[in-house]
Formats: sequence, structure tokens, C-alpha cells
Amino acid sequence: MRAIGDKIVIATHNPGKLREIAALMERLGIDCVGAEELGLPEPEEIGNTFADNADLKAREAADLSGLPALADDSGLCVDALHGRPGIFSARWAEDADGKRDWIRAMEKVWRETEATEPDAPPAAHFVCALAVAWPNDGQAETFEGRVDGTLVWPPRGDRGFGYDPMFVPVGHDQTFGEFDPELKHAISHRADAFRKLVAALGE
Ligand code: ITT
Repeated sequence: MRAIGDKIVIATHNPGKLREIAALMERLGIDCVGAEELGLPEPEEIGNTFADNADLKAREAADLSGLPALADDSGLCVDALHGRPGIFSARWAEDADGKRDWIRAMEKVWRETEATEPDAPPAAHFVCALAVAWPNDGQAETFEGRVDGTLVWPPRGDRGFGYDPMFVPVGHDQTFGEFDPELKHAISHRADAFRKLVAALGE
């Protein structure tokens, strides 16, 4: 993969994601600037897949800023809900004015899941697509990661963001909301996608 250089735009308006991606990028010695800091708009996510949405967010940020850009499109996929909320994970938290409430989103996921599978611990996974785009020439690459787990109710922990308090990754007892952030960085869907990106950078 083509080199990124020493500065990159993180094309997200989600502070939880920005925090996690900046921590991962720091290890590569690449300076990060957030889309919000540059006053970049939030593009409409019209893609049908995580990869398509990450790609469109990265391309727009690269074109508008003139810098390489990294975007993340991610979400929670519940087996009993046939992969929903999936690419609509952020939208499940929004009220009519577009304000996000994660308790509401988690309640909706739990209610719908429980209705289909009341007894078994519900299987779910997080997906993260990371896209890197370079300005001017339309080049972009996408990497996808995943972490499997189960859902719990009630939600536990306030250390993560989004659906973290109701997700227990396989092989662990704590939710991502209770996890030490360093440990989440080691095993999360975002870390998995990031490892693939770093491997490609080394090629
Ligand atoms: P940007 O598009 O600006 O990056 P967003 O929050 O709108 O921010 P997405 O469209 O990718 O991002 O929505 C994904 C949602 O899935 C996100 O808002 C989170 O709540 C949830 N999600 C993604 N990764 C997560 C994680 O590591 N832990 C918990 N929830 C996560």
C-alpha cells in the first residue's frame, strides 16, 4: 500500500471513535487531526455496506482537506436480528431531531433480540471497516475487522462508547464498557481492521 505520510485526517465526527483511532495511529508516529477540528461536513452515508460507507467518508475528507484521510464505518450485528442494526447502528440511537441516545438504542436491540430468542445468550459481533483515501487521485483502500461475542442485559460499564456496555467479547466476562481501553484496543473489531491496515502499509 502507498505510504500515508506524517499527517492524516481522521474522518469521523464520533469522539469515541476518534479517541480509539488516534490511540492506534499514535503507535505509527502519524499525526492525527479530526474532521470536526477541520470543520469538515458529515457526509450522508448512502452505502449499503460498512466498506462502502467508510470509503465514501474517507474520499470526501481527503478531497476537502487535501490530506490523506482515514474513515471508520462500524456497527453491531446481532445474529437473531439477521445482522441488524448493522450499518444502521448509529441511526438506531437517533430521535426525530437526530439526537443520539445510546440507552434507547441498546434497549431497542435488547427488546427485539429478546423477542426472537428469549433463552439463549444472544450472539452478536461488531464490524469495523477502515478506509484510507488519498487526495486528488481517487485512490482508496479498505480493511475490515470483526470481534465476536454475546449481548447482556442490563448494560454494564461506562468506559467505552455506543453499544459497548451490552457486548461481552468471546473468552471474557466483562463488557467492552467495563474493559480497560488498552485491552479493547488489543482485541476489538477496530484493532482487527487496524492490524490489516498496518500489515498493508508494511508491504
Ligand atoms: P462517523 O460516521 O462520523 O465516523 P458515526 O457514529 O456516525 O460516526 P457510524 O455511522 O460508523 O459512525 O456508526 C456506527 C455506530 O456503531 C457508532 O455510532 C457506535 O455507536 C457503534 N459502534 C461502532 N463501533 C463501536 C464500538 O467499538 N463500541 C461500541 N459501539 C460501536
